[in-house]
Amino acid sequence: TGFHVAVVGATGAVGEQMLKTLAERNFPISKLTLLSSKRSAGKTITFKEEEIVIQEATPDSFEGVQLALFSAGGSVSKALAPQAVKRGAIVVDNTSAFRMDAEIPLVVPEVNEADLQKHNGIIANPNCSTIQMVVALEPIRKKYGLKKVVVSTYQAVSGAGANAIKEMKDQTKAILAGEDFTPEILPCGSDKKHYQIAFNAVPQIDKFQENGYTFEEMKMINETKKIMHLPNLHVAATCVRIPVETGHSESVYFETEEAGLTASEMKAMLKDAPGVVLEDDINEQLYPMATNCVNKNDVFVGRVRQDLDNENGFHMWVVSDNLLKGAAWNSVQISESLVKLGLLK
Ligand code: 11C
Repeated sequence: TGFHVAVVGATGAVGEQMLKTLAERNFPISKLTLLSSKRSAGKTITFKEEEIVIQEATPDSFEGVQLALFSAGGSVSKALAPQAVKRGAIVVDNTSAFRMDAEIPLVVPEVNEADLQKHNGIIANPNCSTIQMVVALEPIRKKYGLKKVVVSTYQAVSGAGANAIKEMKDQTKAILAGEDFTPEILPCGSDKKHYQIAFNAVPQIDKFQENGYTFEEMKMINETKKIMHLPNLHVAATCVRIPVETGHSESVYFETEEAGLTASEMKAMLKDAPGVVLEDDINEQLYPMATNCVNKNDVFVGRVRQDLDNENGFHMWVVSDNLLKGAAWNSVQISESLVKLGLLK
């Protein structure tokens, strides 16, 4: 018993975590179809002791598929997600292809699970840096109201894919060995110039938009408003790539509607919030760090403190595994919600 599930982009950094998460969660699967580009077709992947041959993704690959998890880039999703829906599948899409489409729910189960009810076949999984931030902000919005958010990110290279991880490691080795190297991927594969990521901090993730923000920054801004149903929320973002393999970190400043709250009240509330693990004890030097969050599904929050000048203002540090809650786990969690709500048939 279970569902016929397809994973598109099975060999990528996220695809790999997707399969691991499906297995760990024991998601009900009767048949698993693994799809990829022509380049990886023919390779095999072992899933729960079964060897599965990867096939090239074509429209007909989705015949009989009930749930398709896409993570192979926006152009693949644009071309094939509608084809999968046409053949009866529900698509959970991990790319930016459909996120801002008004007809398509953009879902983080801890925040807006109910939006799944309105789906028309495709459900969008938000950007990794957005997901972890809204999980931490939602309980605050619910209890105290939210007026303004200013975030600066410290993002891991795995967000840019397996090749970017390799580039960071190769560069690090080259620099330590005193050898020459040529940056080829980061900060953004499709942009004109490439810069060193090893031993560096690069204030560009994805391409620049006409308004001076990068696309990653605009994703954080627009997706946050959509997921939280707060079109008028003030949001600003600065997204920075740092030489960490996995685990995005964020410094988040926010202002609540309600005044007069204390940091201890904020912490007490975050401690019980769904999907959040509060790690905040400065006497014990306890705060979230990327290295401790890898391979975990939760969003870790610490360094919660009140602003010194604005009594409605607070600061916090938010860390999560960008490949798990930021991608694979959120997609599988959406799939579990679809089953729970009786939407996957
Ligand atoms: C990064 N946030 O860390 C990006 C990766 O829109 O799903 C995720 C891109 C996306 O580079």
